[in-house]
Amino acid sequence: MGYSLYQTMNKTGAAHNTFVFIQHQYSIRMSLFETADQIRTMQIRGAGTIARAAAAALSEYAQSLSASDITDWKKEMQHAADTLVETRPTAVSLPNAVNIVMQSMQDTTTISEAKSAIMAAASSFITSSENAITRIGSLGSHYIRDGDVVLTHCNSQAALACLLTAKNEGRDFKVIATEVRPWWQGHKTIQTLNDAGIRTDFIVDSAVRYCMKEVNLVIVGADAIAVNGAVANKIGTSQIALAAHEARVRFLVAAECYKFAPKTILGDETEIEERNPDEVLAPQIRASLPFVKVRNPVFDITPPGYIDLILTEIGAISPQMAYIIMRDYLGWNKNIR
Ligand code: RUB
Repeated sequence: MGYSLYQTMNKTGAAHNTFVFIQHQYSIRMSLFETADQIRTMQIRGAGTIARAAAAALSEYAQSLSASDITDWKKEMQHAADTLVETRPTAVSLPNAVNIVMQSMQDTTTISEAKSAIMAAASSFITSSENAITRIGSLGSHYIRDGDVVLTHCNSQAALACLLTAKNEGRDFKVIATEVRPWWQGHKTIQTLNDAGIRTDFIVDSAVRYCMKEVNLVIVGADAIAVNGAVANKIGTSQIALAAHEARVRFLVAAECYKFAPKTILGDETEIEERNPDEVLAPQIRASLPFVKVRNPVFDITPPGYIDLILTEIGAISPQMAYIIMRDYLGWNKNIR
C-alpha cells in the first residue's frame, strides 16, 4: 500500500521538515475544507502535490457525503470541487486533477455508483501522477552527465526526480539550488539533495546570473504550460531562463502532462497569483513606509523560445508540441469547463 508525500511549510515561510503522509486508501481523515485551507496557506504546496491532495480530498469527501438524491449529491460534490479549485489560481494541475476526478461521476445514476467512480478516479489519478514523476526522473537523468553543474529553482518533485535518478544511476554532478524568496522552498530542495548525498551550492535568487557561467544545465518544474509552450513556474524562473539563454545553457522543464492548460487553447491566460505582501515585508515595517507598495507575485511565465525541452511522462517534447499533449493526451475538449 503506497503513501503520497505531502511536504508542508509553516505559515511564517520558514521551511521545515514536517511531512504529512496521506495513505492512498484515505485511512487518515482530513476534511476537504481542511485540505483546501492547507493549500491556500502553503502547508500543501507544489503543483503535483496540490493535485494529488485535491484528488485525495475529493475521494474522502465523496465517501462521507450523504444526500437524499443523486442530484443534490452531485451538487454538493461540485461545491466541494469549486472550493478546492479556488484555493490557488496558477497551478493548472489543480483544476485538471479535480476535473479528471469529477468527470468520472458524470454518467452515474446512483449515489453509490458515483461514490465508487470518484474513489476509483482519485486513486488512479494519484497513482498515475506518482508514476509520471518516476518516468520523468528516468528520462531527465539521461540529460545529466558526469561533471555537470545543474541549476534548479524552487522545490519541484519532477525536477528533483531527474536529479535523484541521475545520482542513483551513479552520475557524479553538482547542483546549484536557489533560496526562493519569500517562502524559502529552496530549503526543502537542499534538504532532499543533501539527504541523497548530492553536492549542492546554495545561492540567493539574485546570484543566478553570476553563477550561470558554471552551469551546464537548468532543470525546473512547472505549474502550468500554455498551448504555445510558455511555462508558468515559481517567480524568478523566467530570469533564470534569460540568463541560461544568454550563456547558451540548456533549459529543461520537468512536468507531468496534467500541468498542461487546455483552456489556453481558447485564449485563457494563466493567472499569476499575487500573495499577501506580509510574506515579503512585516506589516509594521510596511506601515512605516506609506509610499511603498510591497508586491508579491509568486509565479512568472517563461516564453517557449527560452525552453529547450519539456520532459513529460510520455517523452521529451519541444514546447511547440504542447498542443499535441492537450489534444491527444489530456483530451482537451473534455477538460474545458
Ligand atoms: C511551487 C513551484 C514548483 C512547481 C512544480 O510553487 O513553483 O516549481 O509547482 O513542482 P509553490 P512539482 O511552492 O508556490 O506551490 O514538480 O512538485 O509539481
